[in-house]
Amino acid sequence: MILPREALIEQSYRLAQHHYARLGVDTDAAIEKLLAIPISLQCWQGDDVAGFEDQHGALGGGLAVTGSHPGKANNADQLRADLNQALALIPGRHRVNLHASYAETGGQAVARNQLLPGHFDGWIDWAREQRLGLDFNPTFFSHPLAADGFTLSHQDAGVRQFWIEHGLACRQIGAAFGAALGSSCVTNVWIPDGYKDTPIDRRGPRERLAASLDAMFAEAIDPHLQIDALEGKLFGLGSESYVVGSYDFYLGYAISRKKMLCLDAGHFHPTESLADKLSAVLISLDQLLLHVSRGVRWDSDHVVTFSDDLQAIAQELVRGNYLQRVRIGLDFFDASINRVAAWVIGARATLKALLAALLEPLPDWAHHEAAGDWTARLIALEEQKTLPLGAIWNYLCLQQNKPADGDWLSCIRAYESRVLAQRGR
Ligand code: RNT
Ligand code: ZN
Repeated sequence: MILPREALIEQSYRLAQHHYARLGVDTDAAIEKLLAIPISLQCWQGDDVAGFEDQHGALGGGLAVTGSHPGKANNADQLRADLNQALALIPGRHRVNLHASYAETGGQAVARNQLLPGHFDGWIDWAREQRLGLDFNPTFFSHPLAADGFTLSHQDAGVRQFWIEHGLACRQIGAAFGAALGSSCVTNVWIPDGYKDTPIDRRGPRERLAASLDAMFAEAIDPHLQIDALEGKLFGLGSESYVVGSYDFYLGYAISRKKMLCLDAGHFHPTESLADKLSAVLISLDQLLLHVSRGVRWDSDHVVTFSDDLQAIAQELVRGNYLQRVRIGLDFFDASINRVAAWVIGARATLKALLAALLEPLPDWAHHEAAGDWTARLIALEEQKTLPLGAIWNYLCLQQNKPADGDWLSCIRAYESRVLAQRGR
C-alpha cells in the first residue's frame, strides 16, 4: 500500500516528533524559529552576474561563471519573475540582495557615481508587493575604471574618487531601501583590488583603501535604514599574489570603525573553517554578514548544498545564539544548471542546515561537555546525524504551502518550458 503524499508526510512528522521529544527537543518550536530566519537571495545567480548596464561587457573583477544552461534573465522583469518562481519553492520569508549594476535606468547610461534610489524603484515596488527585504552591493567590477584591477585603492586619486562616489551613492540607495521597506538594508562592499604577481609595495594600496573607505563612510547613516559591511578574500583570478582587501585588513578595519564584517565561505584557505571564525570575531564585532557559498578546490562559488561545512556554520549560529547578530546571504553563481533551481537548492539546503541545528538537544549536550564526558559527546553528535530531520523538513514545507523534497522539480520543469525556453541566450 502506498500512502497518499500528504498523509505520509503528516504521519512521518508525528513519529519524528516523538524521536526528538525523547531527547527533549520541541520540533514545533524549532520550526517556528526557523521560519523567522531570513535568507538574502543573491540576484546575480539569475543572470550570471551580468547586470543590465552593458549586455556586452565582460564580467570583471576576477569573477567567473561557467555553464551555458539556456534561459538566463536578460532584464529586470525577467529576473524578478525568476526570483518569484524561486521564492515560491522556498519556505519562509526572505530577502533579495541586489548589485548596483542591476539599476533600471530606462535605457539611459547612468554613471555609477550618479546612481540614485529612483533607479531602483522597480525593485523597491516589487519587494514591497512581495513583502521582501532588500540588501545591496556597490559594483566595483565590470567597469572601465576597474579594468586594471584597482578601484578604491587605485594609485590615481581621480579613479579613487569615482569609486568613493559610487560607494556614497550606494549607501544612500541602501538607506532608501531600508526606509521604503521598513527593514534595514545591508550594503556590502567587496572590491577586486589586487595584483596578479608579486608586488613591491603592499602598504600603499592598503593605506589608500583605508582612506577611501573612511571617506565613503564619513557620513553616518541610521543603522535602522542601512548597515555597512565589508568583505575580504584570500585571492582572486588575477589577484593571486596580493589582495588589498584581505581578511586581516577588513577584520581590523571593521573592529576599529565599528562596521559589519562579511565572511564569504569561499574566501579562505580550503582547510580553514568559516564556522570556527564566528565565535572568534563576534567577541569584537557586533554583527556579521555571511556569504554562504561552496568552494570546490578553490573559490568556485558552487551552489550551496547540505554539506558538513554548511551544517557546521548553522550549528555555530544556533549554539552560539548568534542568529540576531548575523545576517545570512547566499553567494554562488552557476550557469550549468537551471538558474532558478540553483537558488532553490542553495536556499533550501541553508534552511535545512539551520533546522538541523535548531533540533539539537543543546542543554543535554552541554552536560556531557561540562562533565568532561567526551565519549558521550561524540556518540551524541554522531547519532544526531541520522535522526529523522527530513520528516520535520517536509512537514514544515507542507505547512507553509511549499513543496516537500521530491515534489518541486516538476515546478521548475514547467517554468523552464513555459518561460525560460522562450528567452534568447
Ligand atoms: C567576490 C565576492 C562578492 C561577489 C558578489 C557578486 O569574490 O564574493 O561577494 O561574489 O559581489
Ligand atoms: Zn561574496
